[in-house]
Amino acid sequence: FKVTLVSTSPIDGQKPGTSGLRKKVKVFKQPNYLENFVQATFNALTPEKVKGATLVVSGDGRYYSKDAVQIIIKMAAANGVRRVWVGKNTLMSTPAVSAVIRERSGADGSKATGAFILTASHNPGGPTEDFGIKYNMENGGPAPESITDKIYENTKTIKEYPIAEDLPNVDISAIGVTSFEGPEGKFDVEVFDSADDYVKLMKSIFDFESIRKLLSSPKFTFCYDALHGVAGAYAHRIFVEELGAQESALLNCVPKEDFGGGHPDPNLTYAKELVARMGLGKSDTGDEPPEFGAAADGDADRNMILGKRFFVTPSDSVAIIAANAIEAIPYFSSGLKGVARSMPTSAALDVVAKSLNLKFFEVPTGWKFFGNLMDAGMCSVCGEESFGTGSDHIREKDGIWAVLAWMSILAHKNKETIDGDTKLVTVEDIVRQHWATYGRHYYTRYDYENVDAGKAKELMEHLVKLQSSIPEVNKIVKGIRSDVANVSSADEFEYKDPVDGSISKHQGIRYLFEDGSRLVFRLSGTGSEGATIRLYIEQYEKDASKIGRESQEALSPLVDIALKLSKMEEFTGRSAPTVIT
Ligand code: VG1
Ligand code: CO
Repeated sequence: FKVTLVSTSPIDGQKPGTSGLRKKVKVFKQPNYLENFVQATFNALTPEKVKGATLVVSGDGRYYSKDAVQIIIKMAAANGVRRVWVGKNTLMSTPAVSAVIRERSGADGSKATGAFILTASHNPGGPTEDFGIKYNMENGGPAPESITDKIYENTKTIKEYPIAEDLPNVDISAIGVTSFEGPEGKFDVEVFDSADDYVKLMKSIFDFESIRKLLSSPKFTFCYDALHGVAGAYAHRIFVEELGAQESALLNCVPKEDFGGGHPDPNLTYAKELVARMGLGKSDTGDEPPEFGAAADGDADRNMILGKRFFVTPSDSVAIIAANAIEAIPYFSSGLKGVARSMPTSAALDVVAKSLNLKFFEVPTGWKFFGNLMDAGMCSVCGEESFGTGSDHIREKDGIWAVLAWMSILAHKNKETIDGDTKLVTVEDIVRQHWATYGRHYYTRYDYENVDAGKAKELMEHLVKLQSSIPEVNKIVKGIRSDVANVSSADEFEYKDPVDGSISKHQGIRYLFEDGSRLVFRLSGTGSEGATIRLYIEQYEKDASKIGRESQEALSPLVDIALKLSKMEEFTGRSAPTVIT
């Protein structure tokens, strides 16, 4: 192939957000839009990560992935990359990409040093919906802010990019290696099935035999909903072939370019079919629900965990996994190096860390901050309130891992009950037992999607301004409800990375109450239109007689305060949030 130098000019708005660049497909299809971003990324890397390097390019298979992968292959070839590894049909979950970077060796011993992940995660897909791209580093984790800042700077000055225009499109539906000869030597594209590497990794972490035994018991029933995301490419292999689940346990497990027209976000609002099957919500089907249910998002790094007619909050989930990991999961049998959560995630994990005497970290939203801690051997298990849970087996959150972690805990707790005639210890039993031991963190998140960006900014500025006088804040709070604790402090969350000393400012506005309750306000960094305001509300209850309340009811005084303090309706014109999780 030949290399052509194409001249281009900067395009506005290519700043990577919480997890890469996400825009409508029609934006990505503009001339040079994808190319500029890819070249800006190549130019942000050190030369040895490009010239002669091995790169992974794949994603959740959403609409436009097949075109994008061919463009990136041609640009990689022209930039002197030696090899590109592609998942069959461009499919590779975000956790599988992380695993492939860390674990996989090519036939000639080659190792990947980075990846372009093609996904907009939980955002809908299709010609009128979202596409996205992000770069992951040699450790398998998302590029840190120092790199994403550099990428953004490069997009503002880009003048040209090289591309191998005459390179034929590679057949990405067929496994195998295609070799080309370029001006700087050989260039290979290898298509493979990443499920092999991923399954191998999962088997090295969990006791598959004990999970298999659990799944084979008539007492235990299970359902997994991939919401037509890429998790479907792994679910059959792991749950059915390896662990012996019934085929009928899998819902929406065929990956689709448009996620079947749905919103591939595993929460009580969007995972409708699963929610109905689990006997939750209004749409109860009347059949006896399974004992355990779970769902994934588009790129399979998120998870929702459900019991029979029971929802597990993600903040509780990570705390429960941490509390049981050493006993229930072989990978952790020698102990946990530490645990971490993102700032808006509830403090349920903090209580476990304290009680088990574990190192604990609170980081800004987004998985990239956990990676440094893990690389330094300071953190084993971490999670976010946004249905993200994971461990240091890779450097991304991992939806299927979380399901296997819960199955391991269930298998462990049911060692005695599985064969005998005693009752199964259920998901709900495990959660209620956890609350009884550690106390309960009532938790909810309100999302206001696609709000006018200017108004959202004004609301945030109003909340920051209020923080200058705590007595004034308390006067307002008491005027709204007299039955809540005093606000003890308020600030904007700022994080100093304990490993590299880098500082991240303006990571969310916090109001902290004397009894441990919190209100947090943030602007989303993953949307593709307007602004999304996230409001996180949390209240800690230690009194065992008060841990069984309905969550929205328990939190209603704080919700009231949050909405009035922020003047939510005044600024946004919205009387109710788009989604409550
Ligand atoms: C959201 C979540 C955050 C998560 C991020 C990426 O970000 O709040 O916790 O890490 O999505 O998840 P934001 O900036 O919109 O709040 V994924 O599964 O979309 O890659
Ligand atoms: Co995701």
